[in-house]
Amino acid sequence: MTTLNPHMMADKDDMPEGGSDVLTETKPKTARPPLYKVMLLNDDYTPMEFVVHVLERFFGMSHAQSFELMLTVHKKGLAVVGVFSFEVAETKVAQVMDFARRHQHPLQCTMEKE
Ligand code: TYC
Repeated sequence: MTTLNPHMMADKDDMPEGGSDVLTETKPKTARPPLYKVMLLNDDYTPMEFVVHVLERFFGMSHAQSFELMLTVHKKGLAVVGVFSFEVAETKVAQVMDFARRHQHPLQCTMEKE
């Protein structure tokens, strides 16, 4: 729309297009909560069977899935074992770390924003 303002100045629709106007268009946005990767780290001492048990117990994986992912961690040094909300990721990390500590294994579990 083009109108003259009360001071008889041309409004910006009549100004040369310098391309420097601040963009004020909005788009509807639905904010999604951030997600966190939970990772298991390899070490030289935690028994393979213990790691498999951890994956079954805390991440709901089948024995076959757990064994495969344990081997990935063993070979690559680390792997993402799940992606969760902050609260769930924090709980998984605490559960794994506590379980490992109680069994005197050095297994490390960490989380990182995706
Ligand atoms: N590297 C360990 C071993 O050879 C097995 C292992 C796998 C440890 C995965 C930790 O997150 C881990 N016994």
